[in-house]
Amino acid sequence: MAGLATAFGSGAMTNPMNDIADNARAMLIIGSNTTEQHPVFGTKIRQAVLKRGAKLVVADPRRIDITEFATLHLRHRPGTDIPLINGLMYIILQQGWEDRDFIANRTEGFDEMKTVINQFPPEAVAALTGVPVEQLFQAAEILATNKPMAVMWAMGITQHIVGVRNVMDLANLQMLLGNLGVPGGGVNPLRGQNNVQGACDMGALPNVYPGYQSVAVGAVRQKFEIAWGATLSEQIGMTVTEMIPGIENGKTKALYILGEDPIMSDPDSRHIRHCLSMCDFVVLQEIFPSETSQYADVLLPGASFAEKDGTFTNTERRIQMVRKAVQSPGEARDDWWIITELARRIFDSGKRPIAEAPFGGWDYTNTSQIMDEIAALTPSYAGVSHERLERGDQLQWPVKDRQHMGTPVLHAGQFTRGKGKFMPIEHIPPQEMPNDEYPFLLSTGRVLYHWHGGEMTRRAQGLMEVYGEALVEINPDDALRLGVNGNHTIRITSRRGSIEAEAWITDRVPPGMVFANFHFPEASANELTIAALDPIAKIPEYKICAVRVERV
Ligand SMILES: Nc1nc2c(c(=O)[nH]1)N[C@H]1C(S)=C(S)[C@@H](COP(=O)(O)OP(=O)(O)OC[C@H]3O[C@@H](n4cnc5c(=O)[nH]c(N)nc54)[C@H](O)[C@@H]3O)O[C@H]1N2
Ligand SMILES: Nc1nc2c(c(=O)[nH]1)N[C@H]1C(S)=C(S)[C@@H](COP(=O)(O)OP(=O)(O)OC[C@H]3O[C@@H](n4cnc5c(=O)[nH]c(N)nc54)[C@H](O)[C@@H]3O)O[C@H]1N2
Ligand SMILES: [Mo]
Repeated sequence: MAGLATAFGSGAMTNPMNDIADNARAMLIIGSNTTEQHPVFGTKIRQAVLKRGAKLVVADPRRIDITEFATLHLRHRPGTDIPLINGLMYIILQQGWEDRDFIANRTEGFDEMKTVINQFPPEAVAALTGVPVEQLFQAAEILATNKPMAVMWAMGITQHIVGVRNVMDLANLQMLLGNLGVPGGGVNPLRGQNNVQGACDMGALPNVYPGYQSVAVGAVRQKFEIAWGATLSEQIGMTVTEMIPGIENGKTKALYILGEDPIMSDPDSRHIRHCLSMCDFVVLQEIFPSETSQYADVLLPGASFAEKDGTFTNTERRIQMVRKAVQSPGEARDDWWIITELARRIFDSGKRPIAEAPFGGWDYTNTSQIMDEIAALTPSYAGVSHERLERGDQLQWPVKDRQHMGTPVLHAGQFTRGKGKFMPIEHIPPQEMPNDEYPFLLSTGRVLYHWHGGEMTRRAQGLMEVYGEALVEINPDDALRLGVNGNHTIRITSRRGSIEAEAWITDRVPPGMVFANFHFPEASANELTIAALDPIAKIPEYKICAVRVERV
């Protein structure tokens, strides 16, 4: 699920993990199950709380494990992050805790934003979010009076129709408090996949070339046309959440799927199955046969992370060497090699780029050459090479040239666009809310022991012994009412589908909410989820839909 552009350009942590763990005096974790989903950073945050008394506020509808270490847990209703954040800013302004120098010197648009903030007094916010007024005051005080304060978030913030707005509002909060461009602060999206940051950096997005260089800018396009010896389109492409539904209306005729399992991971699985079965031609490049492979006309065997060389760029913009540790089985090949062979064959069938183009040949023999091309064409990676990484240089982009040591903290002194812009953010409720027929709110996500569609983790015997089937979290009050005490099987039904799974009776979820994962095909949450998209990022609202729950 591709990167989310923020008010500052690309989505990446502005501050390194160790910097936050060492220097933040307060932290806000909002919509991130950090100890289960980012366990390394989760451990560092726990230590910061325990060893040096850093203050931690967690804003999450569920009582996730990290709340045990929180100074304060705000248990707001799902989908009410905007009222919550605006409400905190209301109190900060009322108490005069804002950073007036930062606002005056580094930002614009403050007055417009303030007009919206004025509509979020504590009593109104408490009514919308379910968070008591006293807790709102406590949270505002902890976050505003302990500087620097770092904000961390993940999918609990972005997987909503207001995903982009949520992110912008967190940026508002950090500008209001002057916590940008300083050690121990920042806006910090915790990216999920090992190399999702790198994939976005390399232009695996519909609107940009590598390094977030816009396809709509003529000079940028020209640079790549000369380098690649090709004619490039100025049109913005489609996101994955548009490509697959696009099969139905003929906008998509063929799919080349590389390392994704849309039958498991896209919302509304029944619709996805329907679309894939209608598609003229599907190529799937995978390391295992997956739930999606039965829809593929051609399977291309890729090599796993342990079987190849190259780099991954992590959530704190750190470019890291990956080295081949084991031989690939059978006919598996490096993903880059397969792509190169495909590209060559396409060009040989009539469209070979002009010979003098410096990078037009598709003739790489190793990943170091690919990194040299990246460096030549991508300003933020200009100083990166395998040689430097092998030598042990610790590089976080932007790395401006071969001498530059990288940029651990972004936005020191200046933002990319000059002044940081406050955005007035109003509340929009989720697309589908519970009603009489579907009285429960379903939220979805992950567990510690499994990875997404589970193609890799369901093959690990040790993990299956610990967590061998889908469990759905349900509150004890609801379980009692439905007569499912004693870990019964429950049926969960939405307007799109139905699953049966074992109930995990726990006050991790509040009454009226259930939480399901998408790790097991026989009971995947995505049979139920709704394909409602954020209008800008096109990310689905995986975190909220309405369901009925019954005892089986
Ligand atoms: N073990 C394991 N680790 C993983 C992954 C995995 O599959 N397994 N996947 C990786 C990937 S790609 C990603 S993107 C990350 C995801 O990492 P996370 O985003 O931390 O994981 P999620 O389970 O999606 O849940 C996020 C949190 O959002 C909360 N939440 C739900 N609705 C709301 C809301 O409306 N507001 C707020 N504030 N919070 C809400 C949930 O209760 C949950 O605690 O994890 C990465 N790490
Ligand atoms: N309901 C619900 N759905 C969600 C989410 C949610 O929170 N709730 N989260 C969403 C998010 S944030 C994400 S990131 C997606 C993840 O969704 P996907 O990207 O579809 O899931 P993965 O299981 O990470 O990876 C897909 C496949 O890649 C293969 N693979 C692994 N390594 C390699 C490799 O090196 N080369 C090749 N060619 N293949 C490889 C694996 O075998 C796996 O089957 O799910 C999304 N779906
Ligand atoms: Mo993700």
